[in-house]
Amino acid sequence: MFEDPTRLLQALCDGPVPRGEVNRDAQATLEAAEVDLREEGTQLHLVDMPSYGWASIVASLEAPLDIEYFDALESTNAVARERALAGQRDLAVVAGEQTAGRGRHERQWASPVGGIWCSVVLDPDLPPSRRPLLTLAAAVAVTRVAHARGVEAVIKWPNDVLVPDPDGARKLAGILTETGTDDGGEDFLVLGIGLNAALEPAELPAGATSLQDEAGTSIERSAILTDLLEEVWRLMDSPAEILPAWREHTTTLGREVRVQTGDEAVVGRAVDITDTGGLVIETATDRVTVAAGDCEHLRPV
Ligand code: BT5
Repeated sequence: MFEDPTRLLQALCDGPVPRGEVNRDAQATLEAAEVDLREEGTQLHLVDMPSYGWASIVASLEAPLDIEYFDALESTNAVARERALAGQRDLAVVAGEQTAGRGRHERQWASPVGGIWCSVVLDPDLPPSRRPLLTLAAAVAVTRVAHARGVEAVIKWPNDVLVPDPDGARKLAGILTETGTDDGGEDFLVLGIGLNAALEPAELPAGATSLQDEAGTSIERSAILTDLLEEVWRLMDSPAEILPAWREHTTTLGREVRVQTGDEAVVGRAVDITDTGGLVIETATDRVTVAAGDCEHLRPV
């Protein structure tokens, strides 16, 4: 008996399912997610489903994450935070578009239909000092997904994903991490990932680019998102893999940078990353480690 809508959907993707094995509530959940089903004799058939939404995501996702999908939200991070405070974990909140997407320091994040806007609620299974690594993991995951589509993305510390360009670099994705403690005293981590997927440059702010534009082909958001979530999940499980992968993909190390942290700016050569994700900078007079900040590469990526 298929009582779990996700399992029912996955079975229907492989072929018709005997109606006698279908729980009515599970069927109703699929119909509410606009999955088009047809009852024929003793069989239930899958006819169609929206190309991007809860159904298309859970149909192929191979990571143990629950999915909540909304056509439009102010910010997936805000909803993810509410869920986290209520004790939920291992959940991805996904929106077709965001009406008030946020960057760091309350900057605006343009989030029209066509992008991947998603926030993953996780149990930060590392000591607090090492949790910044989990943010780096999200940048690694995005970069790997871009590479798999032939887009040579790179990471700028801490977690901007850019596509190099002789005139500078264009921003493909950004990550906004939030942490907190729920009502039961358990810590949580919200990894907010914004990836410009199936978007035209004209739909994005100046200096931004999209997977579709860089790859020169049309982009299927569901497949990208499921690859991304699976990659995030894998890296969470193997934190030792995160820093080596981040080093491999970053263009910040070895470069002259200016890092703004609050009112202070540190200018020098970025020489290393610590095992807690801090950037080590050699200035004219000193060696300084910055834990967080806005980093500018003083010469193009
Ligand atoms: C970031 O901030 O790069 C983090 C962005 C995180 C967005 C995700 S989407 C899902 C989740 N829900 C949310 O509400 N947020 C997260 P920051 O480093 O502060 O960069 C922000 C700057 O990037 C802006 O000031 C613009 O210059 C630029 N920008 C805005 N929208 C962009 C876009 N779609 N693509 C590239 N650049 C953009």
